[in-house]
Amino acid sequence: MQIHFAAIPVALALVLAGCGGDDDDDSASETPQISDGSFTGDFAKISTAPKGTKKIGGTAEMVLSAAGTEVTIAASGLNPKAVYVAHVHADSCSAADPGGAHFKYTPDGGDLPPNELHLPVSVNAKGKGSGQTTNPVKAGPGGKSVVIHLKRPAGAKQDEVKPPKVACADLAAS
Ligand SMILES: [Cu+2]
Repeated sequence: MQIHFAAIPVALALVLAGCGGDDDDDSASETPQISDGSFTGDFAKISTAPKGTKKIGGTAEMVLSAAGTEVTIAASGLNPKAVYVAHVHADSCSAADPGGAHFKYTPDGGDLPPNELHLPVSVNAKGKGSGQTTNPVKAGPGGKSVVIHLKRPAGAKQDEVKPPKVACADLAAS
C-alpha cells in the first residue's frame, strides 16, 4: 500500500466531508452533518411583487442525497413574456424581507454558483415556469426557501438592476 504522505490530509478531508457519519471534532472540518431528504413548499405571491403580477402558485423541491443537492421548481401564474430567475434563499417567506438573502455554501464567499443555488426559469405560453439546478455538495439547513425574481418585465429591453421578488416557497421536510 503506497500513500503519499501529502495526500493523506486531503483524503481524510474528503472522507469526512463525504460521509458526515460521525460527530468527532478531531479535524478542522466544520462541515455539519446533513441528512438526506426532500424539502418542499408551495409558491405564493409576495408583497414585493410589482403591480399587475398575477396569483402565483406551484411548488419548489430541494432533494439532498449522496449526489448532493438538486432543486427544481414548477410554478404557475407567471407572465410568458417576462423573464424570471429563482434562487435558494436563507430566510423563510414570512421574514420581513421574504426569503431574506441568498443561501450561500460559504457565507463570506461569492454570490454566484457554485457558492449559491440559482435556477434559470423557463416559462411556457400558459405561464407555467420550470427550473432546475444541481450542486455536488449538500445544501445545509441554511437553505430555507426558494424565491422567484422578476428579472426582466414583459416588454422591457433590459434586466432589472435589482430584480424584485415575486413569489416565495418555504422548504420543509416532506
Ligand atoms: Cu433570489
